[in-house]
Amino acid sequence: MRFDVVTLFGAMFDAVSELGVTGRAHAQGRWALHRWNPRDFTVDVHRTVDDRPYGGGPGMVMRVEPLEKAVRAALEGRAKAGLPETEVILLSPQGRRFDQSIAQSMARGSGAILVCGRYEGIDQRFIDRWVTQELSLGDFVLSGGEIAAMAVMDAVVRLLPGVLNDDESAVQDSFNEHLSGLLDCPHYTRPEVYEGEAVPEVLLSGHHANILRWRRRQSLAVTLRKRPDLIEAARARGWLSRDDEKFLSDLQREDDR
Ligand code: 9D3
Repeated sequence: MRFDVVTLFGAMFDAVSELGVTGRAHAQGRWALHRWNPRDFTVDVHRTVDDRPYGGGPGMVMRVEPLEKAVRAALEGRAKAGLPETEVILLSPQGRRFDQSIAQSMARGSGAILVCGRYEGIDQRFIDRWVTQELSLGDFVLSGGEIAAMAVMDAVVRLLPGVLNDDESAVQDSFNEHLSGLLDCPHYTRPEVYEGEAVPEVLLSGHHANILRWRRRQSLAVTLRKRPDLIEAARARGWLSRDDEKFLSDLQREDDR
């Protein structure tokens, strides 16, 4: 897997290439990161990557030419490495909302070119000519695309074979099939009692079947309360058992009282 990121702030990506699960996988050669700075493709003395918007208004707009040259360099680098043609993804508030199913499909590919905007926006002609996909993290305002690009890389890289060790893989996340797309149950570790607050007794019982049932029910209860949409989605996929449905309807009845 190879990511090429077009960014004015390449140093930000040290976070994914050097730290944590993604940093370890990077050191193991399971994925590569190439950074392309549009500023390095400018030709004027001031190395200008932005300019004032036609039509007026606040802020600056990223110029086409340095971005285009950076993307061309990334495409050429990937071709020379023998990689197939790839999506050019712009991280953008206008994009499709990134989710786990997009991460899963990206994890089956060879990577992508991720373009990060700064300033008020990017000249539309760059987007029209080069961008094949736009992704957003959701409805809030970031200062640029970099943190979104890192979120995408992190979500994809951790899905690659061999990236998570057995322990980490055993940690079932909120959107996989094992948890039926439900939120995770609460977790506890030592001490057994903290300032008078005890760990739920069932977890100390050593009774594996009871523990599994308790965790499943905790997941169902917390998901129903915080993300009822995920209960609906799990039901639609046939991921809820008769036991699950019975437990949920008992919860509803408790709530109605
Ligand atoms: C306040 C500026 N906005 C005017 C209404 C436009 C705007 C421009 C540039 C808003 C955000 C940005 C920078 N954001 C991103 O590049 C970005 C982003 C985001 O802000 N939120 C969620 N996902 C993403 S992906 C890229």
